[in-house]
Amino acid sequence: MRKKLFLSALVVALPLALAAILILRPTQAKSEGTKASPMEVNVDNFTFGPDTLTVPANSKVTWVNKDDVPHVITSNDGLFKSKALDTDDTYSYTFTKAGTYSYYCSIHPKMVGKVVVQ
Ligand SMILES: [Cu+2]
Repeated sequence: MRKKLFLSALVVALPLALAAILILRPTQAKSEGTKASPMEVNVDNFTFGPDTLTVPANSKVTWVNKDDVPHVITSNDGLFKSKALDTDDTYSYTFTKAGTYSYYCSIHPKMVGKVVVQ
């Protein structure tokens, strides 16, 4: 009788444990994915969105050109400069040191943005 009870407890507990593992796993993978995913600046309608992006140090920032005209991401102090980005082209730069990094589009200098690294 006791053995039967133990077995039925096992039958209940085992799928529960498996379910817990299956439920917890994607959550873990998700949070890791968020951490590794790059920070994006959308270049759309001649504006950078967001125009000020705040990120922790060692963040890889990716600009994505959503416009149908080319843009060039150029840092004010010459730290980085992209090639001409066509539609859906991307440019990435990894910011290692804290500070405020201003940039503009060298084709359309009125387009300005900032990356604040904390
Ligand atoms: Cu531009």
